[in-house]
Amino acid sequence: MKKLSSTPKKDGFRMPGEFEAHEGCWMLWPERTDNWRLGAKPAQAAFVKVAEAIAEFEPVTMGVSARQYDNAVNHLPDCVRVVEMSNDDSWVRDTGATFVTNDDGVVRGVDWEFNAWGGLVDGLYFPWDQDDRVAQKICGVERKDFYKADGFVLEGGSIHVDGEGTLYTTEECLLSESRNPHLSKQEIEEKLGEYLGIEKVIWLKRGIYNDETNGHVDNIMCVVKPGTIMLAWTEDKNDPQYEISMENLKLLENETDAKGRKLEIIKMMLPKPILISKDESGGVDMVDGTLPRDEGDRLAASYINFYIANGGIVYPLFNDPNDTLAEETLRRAFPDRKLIGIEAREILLGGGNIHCITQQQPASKLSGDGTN
Ligand code: KQY
Repeated sequence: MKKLSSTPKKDGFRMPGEFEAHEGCWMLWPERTDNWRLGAKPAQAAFVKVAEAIAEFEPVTMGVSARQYDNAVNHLPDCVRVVEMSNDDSWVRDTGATFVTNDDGVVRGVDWEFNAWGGLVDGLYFPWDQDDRVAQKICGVERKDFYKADGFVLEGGSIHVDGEGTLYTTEECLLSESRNPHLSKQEIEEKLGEYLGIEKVIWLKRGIYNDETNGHVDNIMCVVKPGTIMLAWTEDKNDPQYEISMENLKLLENETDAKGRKLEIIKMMLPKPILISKDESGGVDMVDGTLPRDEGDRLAASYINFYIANGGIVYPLFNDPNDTLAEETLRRAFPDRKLIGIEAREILLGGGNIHCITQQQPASKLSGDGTN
């Protein structure tokens, strides 16, 4: 496994859509008590359910710190591979490698710079040095050569691609002063083109209301298939989310993707606003420098934050009347995939959801030297 000095685009690699075939899925075990309540035990139980569900469709690997190794092994089913891996928290969508493939089915990793969603400007914790090493470690375990996007800050949850040249992101995140303030919008597009084989970037404005990631795109929209996207929606005009979703809808209705297609947009209703309860807030350690979990704060709940597995969809449930509607919407959008809903409030309390705690590794074909 070696660090490559070229770029994916120069070498003929592109990031495939999540809906394309996977080799497997990576996750990281939650444990930090200043983010997860009650010693992270309820979150760990939810992560086990997500891992079990995904393992119905594809192999799952869980990265776990040395401290938690035995506990994770004892809670996870045998089919989940457990690998010791230091980390600062469990958001492998953002800290793991973004994988790219070429026409021969060779898979390589991209290792972005990670700064805990905003570094010293508005990052969520300090330090984040172990998180920043996760992508390279995953590539090592998987024997994948990798590209290092030195000096370019990016989280996997801030992008979605259609695998055919289009990337979707939000201005709120990628143009934030806490990511790459030294780069212009055009220079950021060029980086995305070089590292992901992208020809066109579609910029949404803002993500889900009060999303602590500076509006990651993976919480507000996703790509169902090239030309079809799903957008988080509310009909409640008094909700600040209404204006955000409406702004993005108008923008997307007037866009075409890299292949010149007009976009089909499926609306996914949001659950009712979900607030942190007193008990939930009280169960989280209060540590200076870490985002506090205050009673009454609104969480960035969205059904869009689901994982597309081989033949399946693993999606969040919020014990909300719209859980059923979410299932119906997903069934219409993905008629050939089995749907598994997971009670996800404990994941949401940590600031993200199922998509944020998973990272797909695309399917590969063995290359001549056996390292693909
Ligand atoms: O949404 C994500 N991709 C990550 C959420 C991170 C929250 C950290 N507390």
